Amino acid sequence: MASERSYIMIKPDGVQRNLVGEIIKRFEAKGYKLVGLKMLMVDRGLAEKHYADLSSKPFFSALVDYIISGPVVSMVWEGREVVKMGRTIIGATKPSESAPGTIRGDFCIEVGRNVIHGSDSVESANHEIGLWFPEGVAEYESSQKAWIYE
Ligand code: 3AN
Repeated sequence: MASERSYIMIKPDGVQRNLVGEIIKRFEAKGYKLVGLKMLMVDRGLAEKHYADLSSKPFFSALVDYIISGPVVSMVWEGREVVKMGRTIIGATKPSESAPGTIRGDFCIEVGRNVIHGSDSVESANHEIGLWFPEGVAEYESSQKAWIYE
């Protein structure tokens, strides 16, 4: 019932701007369960695989350079409709279109520095989790479950 998972990544600008705690707080407070968490420097190959569907875009090489420019925080969050709700919490791709109250709406002004990534479908979430967490994630029963779900 609550097993959907999304791949959420705080990009290098979010890490440099000390937004890690703020972002984790928003997902935790909503009721989502953290099952994967690590900080890493991304190599070019992984960044290119992650953004493969954008490879024909004019901003592709700048995007890859940005993602590998400093450490990212890679996460897997679990819970009901976390993919769709994660996108709502994050806000629209363009900061000028993301509503106040969303992460991008509150913390950024530039599409090429938009702080955070979130999977856009359950299918791409499963693909991205496999790509970023080949070692697997933490499988555990949360004691909060009974207080979050009916
Ligand atoms: P989202 O991250 O909201 O799923 P995508 O998948 O369309 O959006 O874009 C992936 C990333 O590519 C964005 N988060 C942003 O960093 C970058 N990007 C998207 N559109 C542009 C653009 N017009 N110029 C520069 N970077 C862009």
